[in-house]
Amino acid sequence: MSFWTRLKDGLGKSAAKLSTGITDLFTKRKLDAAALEEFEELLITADLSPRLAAKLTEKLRKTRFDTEVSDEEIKQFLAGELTTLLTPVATPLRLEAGLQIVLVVGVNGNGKTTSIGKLAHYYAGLGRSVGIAAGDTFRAAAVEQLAVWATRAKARFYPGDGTKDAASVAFQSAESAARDGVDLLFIDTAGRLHNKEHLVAELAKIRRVLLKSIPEAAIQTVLVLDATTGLTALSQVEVFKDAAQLTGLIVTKLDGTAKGGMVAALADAYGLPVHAVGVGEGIEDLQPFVAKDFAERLCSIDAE
Ligand SMILES: Nc1nc2c(ncn2[C@@H]2O[C@H](COP(=O)(O)OP(=O)(O)O)[C@@H](O)[C@H]2O)c(=O)[nH]1
Ligand SMILES: [Mg+2]
Repeated sequence: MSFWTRLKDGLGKSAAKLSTGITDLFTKRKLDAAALEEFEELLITADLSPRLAAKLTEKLRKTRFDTEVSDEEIKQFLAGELTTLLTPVATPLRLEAGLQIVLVVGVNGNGKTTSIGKLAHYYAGLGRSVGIAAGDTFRAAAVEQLAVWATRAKARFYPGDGTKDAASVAFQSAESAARDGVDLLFIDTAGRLHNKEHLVAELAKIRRVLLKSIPEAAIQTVLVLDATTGLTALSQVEVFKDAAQLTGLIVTKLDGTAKGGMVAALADAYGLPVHAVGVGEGIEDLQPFVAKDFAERLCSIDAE
């Protein structure tokens, strides 16, 4: 199955919600105040945030108020606006010369470990030397789960020395990776959100020890978010934005959720790069984020 097909299937539920909604609203209808209000509500139900929904509705009002509109025109309008919004955030991970470290953070269950496995596989496939470090020292099975992914992705694996100290695992793995000539080192972390102070302190400590041997510019911190949580993900960004210097996002589980619109809400609220999106549990089910494809799929426009 091609990525396009997976994304198309994956966003199917989100797209169905928006496009049936639009068709119900705008089959040859005058764009009056009531229609605009219903449009705005529809966007909110599709997990575009109230703020983004208001902006898009205002734009539509300005350009088309009191004219006859069709559902196709509305879908084209929306896809165009979302493409414009998403294009600047659709950027891959930075890959410069020398060791690049990617600290992967996020709430437990969001898909950190799985995404690391998929990313490692992706970059190894591009001929990069990839390493994976087991910085989630709290979950008993975390190290083994990561080891399995490293083997599948043909990545070097840095399990740490069995201590519970994530910062020392991070430090040791960075030193080993530099020695091994690794281009890209992914460091898994624990995501115990119930203890925010602890989380903030731990992530800060990991950064601090990494900075002893690695320049600031070579460290990226990527937050993994679960699309099925919809707008709740925005509050997770708030927490981790304070805890870590976030440089980008990965959004997982876009398959089988009707909440794909949350990616647009995220872009509108934070403008953080979206490096990749997850559309399944398999090793190939994580791919670069392509703004236009995503926007058009979300609005059920066939661009093939
Ligand atoms: N359907 C689907 N499941 C995913 C995706 N990404 C991760 N998962 C699943 O989510 C669960 C938690 O993932 P895991 O990587 O262990 O999360 P972590 O606790 O953040 O490390 C696992 O069962 C994964 O297979 C995705 O893009 N789509
Ligand atoms: Mg994990």
